[in-house]
Amino acid sequence: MPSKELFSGTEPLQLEIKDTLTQSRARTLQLFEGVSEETFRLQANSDFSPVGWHLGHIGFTEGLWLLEHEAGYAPLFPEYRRLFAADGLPKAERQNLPSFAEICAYLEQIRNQVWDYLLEAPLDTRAWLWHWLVQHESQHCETITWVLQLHRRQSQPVSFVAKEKPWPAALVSTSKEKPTLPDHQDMVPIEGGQFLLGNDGLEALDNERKAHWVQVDSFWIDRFPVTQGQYQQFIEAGGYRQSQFWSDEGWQWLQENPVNHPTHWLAEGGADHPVCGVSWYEADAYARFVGKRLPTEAEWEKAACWQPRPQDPPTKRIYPWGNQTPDNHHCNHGGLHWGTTPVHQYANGQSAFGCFDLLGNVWEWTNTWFHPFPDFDPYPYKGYSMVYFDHQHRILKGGSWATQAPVLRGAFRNWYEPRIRIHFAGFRCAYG
Ligand code: AVJ
Ligand code: FE
Repeated sequence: MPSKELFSGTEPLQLEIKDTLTQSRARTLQLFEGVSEETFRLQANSDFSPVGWHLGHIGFTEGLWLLEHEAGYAPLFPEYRRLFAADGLPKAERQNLPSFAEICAYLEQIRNQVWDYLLEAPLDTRAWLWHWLVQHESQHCETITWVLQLHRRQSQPVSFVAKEKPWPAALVSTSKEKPTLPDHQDMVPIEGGQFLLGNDGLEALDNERKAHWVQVDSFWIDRFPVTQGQYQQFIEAGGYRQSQFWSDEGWQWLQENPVNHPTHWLAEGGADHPVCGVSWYEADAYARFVGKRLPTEAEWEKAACWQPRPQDPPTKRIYPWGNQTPDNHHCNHGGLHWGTTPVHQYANGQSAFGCFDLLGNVWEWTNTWFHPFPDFDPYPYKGYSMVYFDHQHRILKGGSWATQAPVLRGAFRNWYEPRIRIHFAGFRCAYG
């Protein structure tokens, strides 16, 4: 906590915001410990910017929305706009960066003005913007973590030897009918009915609003995310070489991107860890392989947040375990273990239906395209969510081991193109 004397005259909410922003920045800078100037500006993958760009963009975004748009201050370092604005330079041209020390100094100057503005900011009506900024920084921190992991992968490739076995003919389904569910053991049934999808809280991002009732028919959902051990059976059965498990688009993607295992893979002791670093196409193919399917967004959120009994009427919780802020007893998040954990490790994080690991560990692909909820109202800018309502992005839920607490909640919606596979994404399957 900052010293109270420094802020005599401020309201508690201002102190809380200051504290939250300060903690968030400390976590951000921690990610850069031991990162060389070379790695700082190197683009590891054409879909993602160098980590140094993300750091500058975090500061730029804070200055743009709080200082320029809200406070009406003149921009600090106008020459950084083109470099650090999301709609500035193409990703491939973001490698010509100031040094780490220069970007840190830039961030600090912005912060100093932010502290001035905080004393006069209209928090009664605009608190949501401060929530948005903290979540913006958190999300970029996760991307920074992906890119850093990718740099590490490139210097130490995953040692993965696929031991393909003869193709088990029994698994090839020629019938057009739904196959019978092979194994109910690790699935939980969820009774159909109305469910309140979305989130109207102060922290809700534009795409989470408005909360609205949807009908969700009865279905089954995996108690755990799909593990490496389970996924290995798909690999060993030649799943990556058998077109019958893939959607047409997925098979096409695979021909152009001939991969044969997830991006991240724990070679030793990883059987109970979730699959991490698969595209939507791979998740979808595995689900077909076991005679299941990916859950819809509403099914996933219902499994995570619905409290059917003994509550009457049923209630929606913010987190699978209730409304208590996430801590290290609930789930693997915030880089605590710097990697995945076994899917059964966090019994305290179970949902009312007994599902594990819905938050943290790995993001989970759903079958739903990113789309607006009723009465969608874009903020703070149209480009935040709206430009992605294009039927090219699938919704991911739940957060990963790298996701920070401010963006960890059942209603949070993430989205990526189905081909993206370098992030910490896994999945669980549904049936029915
Ligand atoms: C919601 C994680 C896909 O990082 O591209 C950050 C979040 N938007 N700055 C992204 C975001 C603007 C976004 N994702
Ligand atoms: Fe951003």
